[in-house]
Amino acid sequence: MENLKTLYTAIVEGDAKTAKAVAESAIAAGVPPQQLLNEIMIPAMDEVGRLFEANEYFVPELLISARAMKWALEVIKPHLIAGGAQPAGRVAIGTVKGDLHDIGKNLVAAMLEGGGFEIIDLGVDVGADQFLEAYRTKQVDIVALSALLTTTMPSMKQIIDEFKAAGVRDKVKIIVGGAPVTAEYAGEIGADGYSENASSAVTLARSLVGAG
Ligand code: B1M
Repeated sequence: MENLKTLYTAIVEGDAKTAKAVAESAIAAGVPPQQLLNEIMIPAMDEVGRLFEANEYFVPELLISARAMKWALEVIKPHLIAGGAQPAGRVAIGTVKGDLHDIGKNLVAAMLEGGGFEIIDLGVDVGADQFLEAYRTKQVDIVALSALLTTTMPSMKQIIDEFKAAGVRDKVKIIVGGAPVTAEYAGEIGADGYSENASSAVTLARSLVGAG
């Protein structure tokens, strides 16, 4: 457990090398990846957010902590992906226009992949045109939208509205998530579903394509 505290501190302090090394040794010692994620890594990023709100951290500190989180995530990702799931469908995922946060989106993508989905990751700052293009050219079953800022949540509505305007809204499922997003907001903007975290996104996506 002492070692796991080191992982927490390494992420909060932005020490990517230590974060990676501790994650590797924890996995080698048999610590479940979900435990590392939910009890150590996500709480560490929450602490980074708290320090930012308290004006103790600024954007550069957020960036180096995010890098440490990413390095540790790279270590645990293959272990999170359970494997063996039946192919369930194709998902185009992205963080919406104006938003550059991608850690949660990457986690959702990794878990969906583990849940049997083929992933088309459109990256960050993705607008309606790119999601529509992916839908048209890649035959996606689900469009997955992530937003971390209250100011970028309206981009989700714009994307759904563009799918309606293009006459294809009923041909594809659209799911939304991210820290400020709620089930109520998802309903208001006409999404097919909302999930609070990466694991429940898999359950939601599988149920939407009838692979539940
Ligand atoms: Co920013 N940031 N940030 N940031 N950042 C937040 C989000 C903030 C809450 C910090 C704070 O004030 N406490 C705040 C938003 C306030 C608000 O709008 N409500 C904030 C702000 C204000 C900003 C800037 C505006 C700061 C500035 O420049 N003044 C700026 C905006 C830039 C932009 O996007 N245009 C900014 C920039 C950044 C960095 C680039 C420096 C960096 C991101 C680096 C990166 O992602 N590559 C960063 C970071 C690291 C954070 C915090 C500290 C951590 C985010 C994170 O990675 N969490 C964050 C505070 C916090 O969250 N505690 C903060 C860990 C991750 C695993 O969780 O992303 O929530 P999360 O994903 C979860 C769920 O939300 C869900 O599943 C995931 C796993 O369980 N989920 C989905 C996510 N997407 C989903 C999609 C789904 C389903 C579930 O279906 C499709």
